[in-house]
Amino acid sequence: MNTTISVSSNTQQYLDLENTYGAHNYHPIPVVLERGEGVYLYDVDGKKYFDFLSGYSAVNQGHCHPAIIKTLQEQASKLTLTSRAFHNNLLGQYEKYITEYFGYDKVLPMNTGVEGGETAIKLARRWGYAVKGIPENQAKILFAEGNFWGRTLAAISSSTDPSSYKGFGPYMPGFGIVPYNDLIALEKAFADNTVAAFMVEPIQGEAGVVLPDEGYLKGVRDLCTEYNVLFIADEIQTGLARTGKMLACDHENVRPDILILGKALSGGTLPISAVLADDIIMLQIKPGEHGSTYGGNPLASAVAMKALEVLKSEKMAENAETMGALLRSEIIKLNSPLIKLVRGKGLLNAIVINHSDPEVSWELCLHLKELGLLAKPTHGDKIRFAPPLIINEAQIKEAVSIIAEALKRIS
Ligand code: PXG
Repeated sequence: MNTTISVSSNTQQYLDLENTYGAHNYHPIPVVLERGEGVYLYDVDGKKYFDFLSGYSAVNQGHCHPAIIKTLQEQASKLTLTSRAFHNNLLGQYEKYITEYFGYDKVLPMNTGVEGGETAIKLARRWGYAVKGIPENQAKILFAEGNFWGRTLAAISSSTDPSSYKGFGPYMPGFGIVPYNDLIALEKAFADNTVAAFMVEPIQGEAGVVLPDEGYLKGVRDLCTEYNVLFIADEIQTGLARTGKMLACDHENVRPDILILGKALSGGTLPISAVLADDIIMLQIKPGEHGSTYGGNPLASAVAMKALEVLKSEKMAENAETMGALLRSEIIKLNSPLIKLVRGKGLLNAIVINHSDPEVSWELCLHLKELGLLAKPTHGDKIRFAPPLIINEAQIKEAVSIIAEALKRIS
């Protein structure tokens, strides 16, 4: 593969700045964006693109959603942060709103997704000691093979991907791995009564949109109940209407014991995450034992309520369901020998590239960029197609014609 991509000198100066002064911990597509509106992004040369990544599903509601931005601006000019040393007039209102929305007794507000994961694990360990009766310092948390929940030392300690964990040891003790989508292995692991929780993504996002068999989540729920193990669902990427239901767990009508949300909880405007659970779990953490400077700030509280409200009022889950089905069927119709597989649920989708050269996915994304669609490969041969949930039928068809043209350009 030898696609050479030329960028304008205007674009190049931004690339040079980042390259010179920023850490090299990412390898982005060479496009410099300066504006977003709905399903579209615009670069510094004014070129327009379909956004088929949606900030890794943080921008489910579309870029700069007018109602979310209005709330953000109004609240930002009034009060942004008090810390939790004091009360603010929006936190309680937000806590009521989100707990009623998802049907849990309590919420613990944090900022990034990975902090949500850390919080869930602390809650599970504490519940393990205080409620389940696990001997001190022996609680185990199990994770699914192929999981991704962020970049902290705890998150990489549960990772099975060397590019996440290699060279960053020593690792967090008390973690175990079970194969994903394998209820027999899970039941075997649950025989150990020091297991406090199993944390799992209902669909593995970063692993390349890996869907479990139907019935897996129901099976996880039943085993967790039978063995008195907490079911922690990491819905940071799959939640908030992305897969065609408000939560991916809703596809199998299961209710996790601890639910972690992030990303689209702010519609892409701020880092806002939330951990939801009932009192028997949540009230095990006492004042002074957990928190964060920004968690539950009034700006985040106002924005999260609005971000959740528009998901429902604009029927984004329903749209994700129908547009996702259309997207997959239109891509399958292309019948491209370069596409091994199209998979996904709602608007969380990926294609798997059928080519011996692993660089082909990258090349394809460069062609897509040239043609006006932004996507990024993950794990070499997979490309995620996850546009904002407000995309319409005509836009899906136009995007698929871009994908068709890009596929033709790979020789
Ligand atoms: N859980 C899941 C399922 C995720 O996809 C996180 C937790 C962590 O969220 P934060 O907000 O801490 O990044 C994610 C993150 C990246 C990257 O560049 C992150 C994600 C997907 C792709 C790339 O770090 N998802």
